[in-house]
Amino acid sequence: MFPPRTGTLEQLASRRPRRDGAVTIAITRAVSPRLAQCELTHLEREPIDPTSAATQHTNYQRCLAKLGMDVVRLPPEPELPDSVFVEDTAVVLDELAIITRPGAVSRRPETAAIADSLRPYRDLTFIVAPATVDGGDVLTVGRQVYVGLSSRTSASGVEQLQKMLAPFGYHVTAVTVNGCLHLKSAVTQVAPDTLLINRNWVDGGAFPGVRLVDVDPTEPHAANALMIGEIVVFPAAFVRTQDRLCELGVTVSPVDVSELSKAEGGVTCCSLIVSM
Ligand code: CIR
Repeated sequence: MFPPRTGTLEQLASRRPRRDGAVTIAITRAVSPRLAQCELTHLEREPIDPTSAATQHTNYQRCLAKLGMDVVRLPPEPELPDSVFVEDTAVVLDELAIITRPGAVSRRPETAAIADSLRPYRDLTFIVAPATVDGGDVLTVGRQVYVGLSSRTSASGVEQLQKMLAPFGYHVTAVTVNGCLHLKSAVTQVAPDTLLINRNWVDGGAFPGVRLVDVDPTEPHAANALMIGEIVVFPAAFVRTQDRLCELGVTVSPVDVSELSKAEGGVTCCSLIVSM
């Protein structure tokens, strides 16, 4: 389906020595047929069509492949409703990968297969109980790591991240999140010096020295964008915020994630990006 840029995990892992930025891997996992039984925090439950969600997910994978990524499709986990949202299970940095302990108990079984998938590419370290961390709460901008204090990520989770990352020169800062699921529901990076933000859910003052672009007020869920190099993968539904990004000179690649968004998923949460 993605001929030139997709391979099995083993084929792609054989490229491990190329740590020159020439290959970027996107780890993904198929939509579970039980997606409608997903965890929810701030949205009302509504019917979700797993077939439509799967089509959107396939198009999302195609989009990543078109942007030059090697898309690794992990075997499905049909019994784990939220398993398509792989972002929450790990934090991948250049030097290591941290396997999280997701805040939702139902999501903890997702991490084992993700650890196996990342082992070929990175040294692994693990968040341990009682701390919890969801990858969706971790926003890395250079050596600065912002971690959302949310219903999923605990203060002790932030402390574990601080201890793990200090030796590598990362500065970890806790940021309070209100009104949404994760930090990256409220703020993501869209250009080297620019964050896209919904200030109703996170305080802009938490990001000193960074240019902030507000989502359009009619599109509160539009702050979740996935920056891949100089391109921003962005939910097609949020046309007003997309216009704001285009006015700033950001190149946007729109994808329809409307069905996945009923499960509180967005464009960052469906992949783990591994630079090689
Ligand atoms: C959950 O509540 O965990 C899932 N239904 C949605 C997770 C979305 N993850 C993300 O945005 N990083």
